[in-house]
Amino acid sequence: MASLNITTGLSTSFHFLHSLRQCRNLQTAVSPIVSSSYLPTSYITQKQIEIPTSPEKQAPPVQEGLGAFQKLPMVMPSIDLYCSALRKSKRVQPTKGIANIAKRERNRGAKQLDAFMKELALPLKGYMENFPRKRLLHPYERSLIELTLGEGKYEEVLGKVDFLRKKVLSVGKEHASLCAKALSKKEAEERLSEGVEKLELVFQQQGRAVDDLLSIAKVLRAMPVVDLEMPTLCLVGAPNVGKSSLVRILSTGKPEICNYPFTTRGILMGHIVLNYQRFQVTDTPGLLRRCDEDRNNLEKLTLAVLTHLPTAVLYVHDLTGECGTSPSDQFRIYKEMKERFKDYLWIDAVSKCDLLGGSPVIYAKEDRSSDDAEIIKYRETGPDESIHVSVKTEQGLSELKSKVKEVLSNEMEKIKSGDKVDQSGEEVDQSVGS
Ligand SMILES: Nc1nc2c(ncn2[C@@H]2O[C@H](COP(=O)(O)OP(=O)(O)OP(=O)(O)O)[C@@H](O)[C@H]2O)c(=O)[nH]1
Ligand SMILES: [Mg+2]
Repeated sequence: MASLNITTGLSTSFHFLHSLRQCRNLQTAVSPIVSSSYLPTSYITQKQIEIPTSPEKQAPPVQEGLGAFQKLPMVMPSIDLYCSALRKSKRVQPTKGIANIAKRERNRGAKQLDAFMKELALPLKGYMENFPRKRLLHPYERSLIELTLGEGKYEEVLGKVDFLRKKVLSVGKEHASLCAKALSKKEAEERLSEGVEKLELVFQQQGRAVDDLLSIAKVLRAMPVVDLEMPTLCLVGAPNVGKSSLVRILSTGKPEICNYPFTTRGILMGHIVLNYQRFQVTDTPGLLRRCDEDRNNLEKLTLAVLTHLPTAVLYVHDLTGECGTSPSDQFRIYKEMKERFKDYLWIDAVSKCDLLGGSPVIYAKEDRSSDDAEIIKYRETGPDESIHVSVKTEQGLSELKSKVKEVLSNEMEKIKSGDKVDQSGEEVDQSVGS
């Protein structure tokens, strides 16, 4: 699976060093970097930082359905985090009343190193606590993470951020303690600058994880938001059969174009308002006739929507020979989907019927030796009870709209009755997200 390139411009050591030099020159200036948009560090107490965070051991925060991506914390670029921490630590004064110069210097050095370490580690701890564990997410969001970032990438980056946090703590503590034991003013100063250099090295080598996390957060936050409590009509079918054209017809207002990060084309998401009740209508990328392992991310997205979201299906069939997938291939994809999602409320529509003549379209390359009566009938009229529509002549559209209304009202009842077991066999627990 192609994974998204999540490295950012600040991720190389060279860049880090260059920016670091600039940061040193600015050390005494008042920092505009730590603004309220970044995760504040001040709320995390001294006690919290002493307890190492283990993502797997900690009691996980409860996820409520979908929407976890919109709640992700803002992540500070690693260089900003480093410079801000350094600046703050430089302002730390020795404890008042120490007359002995050596003692005062080692007190100042140890306190500054301690502050530097904490200012670096606290935001990292905040990220570890506020980026949800993947296993606690709703299965739909889990699928999106895998499709978008590549399998295992999310956990890998979080693991690296936690490793960086632990490294900062151990190096910081070690050097603060060395500084506290210095015998002279000169030695205390040397220990302080050694400690700062060591922490700088740690960040130079491993700060890239923070920049990767920043990119991940940006990607995830940009994902389209779906409301689990609102019934959705999902348009499914082979590519080019007329799904998007029908979404436009069915939507109230202008449908929104949603770009999942791995799609090259936008996906239409709209709303239908029926009897003052709002419903979602979503387009999905076309499905081809192939097994799941060979499916691309667009097709996997379609399956994720169907598997994990409470949707009714409007399956679109194109029997005109225009769309590029033969009717018999469409029939086989359809049979498979119908079987897989057999409990779903379902509407079949045969599209582009303005182009359909009296006789069925026969593809020259189609092997018809194994055709049975069902497929022969499908080529002529589509599935039983399908509604024949055309967006060009508007044929069948009002019938389709009333069927959609009926099905979505029924879907609403299904949601209200708490019937939320998804087709992957996972119990979709709205409070814990499985
Ligand atoms: N003649 C005719 N053409 C149609 C009709 N509906 C859609 N088309 C055309 O069919 C083509 C594909 O329509 P889309 O709505 O983009 O199909 P799609 O299923 O969303 O395609 P993908 O997103 O690529 O899977 C476009 O050129 C439409 O203009 C129709 O009712 N009649
Ligand atoms: Mg489309």
